[in-house]
Amino acid sequence: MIDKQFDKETFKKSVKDNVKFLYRRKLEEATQEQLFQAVSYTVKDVIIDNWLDTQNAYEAQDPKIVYYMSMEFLMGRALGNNLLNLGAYGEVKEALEELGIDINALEDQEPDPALGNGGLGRLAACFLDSLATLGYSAYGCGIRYRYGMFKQEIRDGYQVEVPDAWLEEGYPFELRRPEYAKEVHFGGYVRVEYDQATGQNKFIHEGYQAVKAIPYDMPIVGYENNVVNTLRIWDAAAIEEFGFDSFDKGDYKKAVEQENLAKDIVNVLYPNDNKMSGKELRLKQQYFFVSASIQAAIEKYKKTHDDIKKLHEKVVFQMNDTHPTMAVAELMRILMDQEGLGWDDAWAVTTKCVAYTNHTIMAEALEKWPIELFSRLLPRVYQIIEEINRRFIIEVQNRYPGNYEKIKKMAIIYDGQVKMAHLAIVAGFSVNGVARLHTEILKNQELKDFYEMMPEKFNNKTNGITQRRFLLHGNQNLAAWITDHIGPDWITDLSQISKLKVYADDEKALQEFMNIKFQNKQRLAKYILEHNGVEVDPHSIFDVQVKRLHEYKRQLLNILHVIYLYNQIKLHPEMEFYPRTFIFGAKASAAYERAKKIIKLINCVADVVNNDSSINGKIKVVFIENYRVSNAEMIFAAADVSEQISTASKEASGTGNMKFMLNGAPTLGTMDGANVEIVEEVGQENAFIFGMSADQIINYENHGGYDPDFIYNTDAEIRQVLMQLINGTFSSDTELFRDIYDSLLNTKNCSRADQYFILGDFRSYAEAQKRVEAAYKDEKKWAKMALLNTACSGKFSSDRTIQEYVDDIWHLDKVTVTKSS
Ligand code: 26W
Repeated sequence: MIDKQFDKETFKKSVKDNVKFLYRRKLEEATQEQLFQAVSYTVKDVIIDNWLDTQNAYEAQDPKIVYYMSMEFLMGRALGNNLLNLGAYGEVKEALEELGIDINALEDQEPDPALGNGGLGRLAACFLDSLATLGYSAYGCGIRYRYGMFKQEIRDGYQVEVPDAWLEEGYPFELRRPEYAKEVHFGGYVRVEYDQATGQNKFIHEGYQAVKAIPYDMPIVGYENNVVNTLRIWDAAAIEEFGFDSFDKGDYKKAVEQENLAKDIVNVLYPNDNKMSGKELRLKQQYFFVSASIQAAIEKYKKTHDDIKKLHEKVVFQMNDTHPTMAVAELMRILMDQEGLGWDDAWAVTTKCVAYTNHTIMAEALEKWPIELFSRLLPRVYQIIEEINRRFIIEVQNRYPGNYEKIKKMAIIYDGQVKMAHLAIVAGFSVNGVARLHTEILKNQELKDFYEMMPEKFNNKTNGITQRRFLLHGNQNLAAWITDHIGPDWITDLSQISKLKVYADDEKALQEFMNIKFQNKQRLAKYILEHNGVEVDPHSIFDVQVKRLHEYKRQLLNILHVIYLYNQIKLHPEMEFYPRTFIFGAKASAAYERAKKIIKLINCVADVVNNDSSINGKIKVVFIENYRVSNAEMIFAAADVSEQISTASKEASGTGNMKFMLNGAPTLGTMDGANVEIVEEVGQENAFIFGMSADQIINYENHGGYDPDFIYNTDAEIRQVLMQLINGTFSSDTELFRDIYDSLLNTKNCSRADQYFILGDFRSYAEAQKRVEAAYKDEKKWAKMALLNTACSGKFSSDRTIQEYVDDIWHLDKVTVTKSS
């Protein structure tokens, strides 16, 4: 589809006009930033036509809508992606060239909208892409944080967090929609009033503080299908006229308070990945966007439907983890207090409208809020949760008479806390995990009691990723090569990529495939030289671990193994060793001290290893600063080896693993999360699997018996590596890495020695790394393995995942959009 508005001449004229209108400049005088804005506005113009057409089609066909409720949307840059999905990238690239503008430089001008931490936020972004591409009516609902994920700078080897002011220059792809503003209420109290007419109690919320929620819409462009869906993120503002209570007129202090409350709510994304912070502000953020989104959804429904009891026929709310779980109580509140339904009717509707996805089993991530805080901030919502809990406990008692253990384990409110996961499960009609293994662990371990009581709710939806961003855009050479060989259908149907399998023994094809990988490695090497000042050899094995920094993801295992290899090379200089570049990229949560220390350790090891001329450059270690969606696209394309080495049972799914596979990098990993399914697709022989199984780990956790000290005492090479953490090898300050050392052993400072089984899996990991080296040395064997990884990645498209959500949970109707002009 080549739209006529992307006729080159029209496009060029429009860019020139925009530069003139926006900046009073001629094209030649414009800065790169101004060019980026001007081009983006031109593109947005075209998008808006499709957006309107989509809205018209939806109005005519009245499809069921999914509202994907998420605290995080890790979108990444929009310009290039939008052009590709519009089918206009090629034309626009040429048009820009004719104007003397390099499209890559222009794309680099865009700030990376990073309204998310990691896996969960990026998954939400991939889902929106797939929903639009498949033609389903969907809204993303979230928060317009003024500061997204912090920028990471590395100073003296330490992570330093720098604010990400992504909105500073104005973001061209968003649209402010003040006409859809909503009010959200915090604090106050609930007054009960008996209503003579109905014979019912009325619950009146008074004395609250109000905040205005103003939506900003971002277009989500489907792939060459004219569909444009909406990501709706909410900004907060004070209610202008202090008019909600005439008493407040002119109350300056109150006005300032409102202003501050509003500013605070949307100020910043919490940079926690897998750790509950328990902060009041976080709870406010949750309720703020949940309330505004649900109000908007109901208002939209009521415009064209009059029976609120049939809401579930047209509306479904998917809760991305427990963060938006008060949606349950908020929907109940609106249905009862505003729409006038009784409890039973409201409950019947609510429990057909909400569904819950679990993304982690890490205990510290489970959201539990103190009653005191919850009830003070959200008195009416809390009241409703109390009632849900009361009724649920009766059900549990009926089902398990006299079994008080069950109540203790399953109650929504217990020990002075509101347990959000329990609320989500009790109210949701669907509970899903994000990879087969993860769902099994939920059913058999974490949520066992709930599974036993309501097995019909539980289902699995293995995650996926969008091949359009992570191959078509991120690896344009490989994308073109694939299309040359099997046609373009893989772009919207990734199962087609299996057609590449016929080239697995075709020497010419393998050569071309690896040449493209080499070019991508050169591109990354250039980036590393420019950003890190480290020279790396693109002929070396690019062994990559990029993801959030967390102990369970075991970046520590990786770097300890690097130290071990370094020792080996020093001890046996004659030993055969294939040059290897270990590439890391990771942000640590700002308050996670040990994670930040691990970053420092990686950089200290890099300093020593990279500058030791006696090892002849056989090992290089690189820590890429500020890992984010935009450089991720380049990193996946350039990787030879994909490190997916989490402690088995801890990584719910992983999605980076799928991006590496798609780009032809075999997995070096544990049988964890979606790795299990990756191996199933590509075959044991095309992956490097090591380590204890989830069952073994869980068994140790439940029954004890794991002893890292025994390994330390009996394995001299491992002991040497650990000693080097505290003997000055990597830092003259011998105390610097003491905490890391202590965390691995039964020292007086450590309660759970080596919680993540690093020593337990070390030998197995080292042995798998040897297999990697041997395989890589055999060029043909490696090429085949790499190509087969790409060819077998079909299952891991988010298009497949979304279709499963649609078929099993959401039951949406497919819509076609035709262009009006
Ligand atoms: C309340 C603090 C908090 C913040 C974020 C708790 C939990 C989270 C997320 C659930 C963490 C997360 O991103 N989980 C990841 O979700 C991905 C998408 O399903 C999975 O692929 C990853 O395995 C999982 O770690």
